[in-house]
Amino acid sequence: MAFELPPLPYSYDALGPYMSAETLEFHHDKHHKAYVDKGNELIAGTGLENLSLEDAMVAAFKDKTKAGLFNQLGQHYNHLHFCNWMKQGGGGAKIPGALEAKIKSDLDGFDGFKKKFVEAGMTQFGSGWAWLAMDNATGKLEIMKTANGENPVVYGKTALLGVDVWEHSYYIDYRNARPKYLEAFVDNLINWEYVAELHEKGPLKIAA
Ligand code: MN3
Repeated sequence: MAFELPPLPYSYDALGPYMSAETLEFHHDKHHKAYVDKGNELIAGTGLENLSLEDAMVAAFKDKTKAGLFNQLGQHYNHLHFCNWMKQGGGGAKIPGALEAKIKSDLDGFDGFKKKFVEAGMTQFGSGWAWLAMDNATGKLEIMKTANGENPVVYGKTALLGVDVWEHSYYIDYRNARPKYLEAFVDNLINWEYVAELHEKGPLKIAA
């Protein structure tokens, strides 16, 4: 079963002025597409072809001979969610009730979340992601950062929200000002309803 690139859930210009149509077009049509195409090419003949994306991604992460495949599958997973983690008119502290209570108890509320999340994105040296993740054993929320295509899932956690800090995600709109991009993401783009949906689903189960 080949991996596929779904269309963006909104128009290219839906996230302006915080993320331009040019950024979204390149990010979705070029970068994400390349991860899908390369992932399909590299997974052929590995024995992982019939697994779910999540299971194949974790299996490839654990097998260091499959690092090239992992990079593509990790980035496919991350980008599938990334476009849904944003919406027009999103961001800010308008968080659905149950998730808001959890953010209050585990991260000192929206302000605590924002401070730690932006800081994680700023201090991820080079390419990678900053995350709001849930520990699968305790259900506790935490802020993480990972390099390149890695994500909380490969560390036994559930990804609730992630922001792409590869330069391709912000350089057209913000040049080198990564902090401004992160602030705009938190204040104007986060689709909290989708984050709450993932939180309600609970821990992501991996077969391996
Ligand atoms: Mn990207």
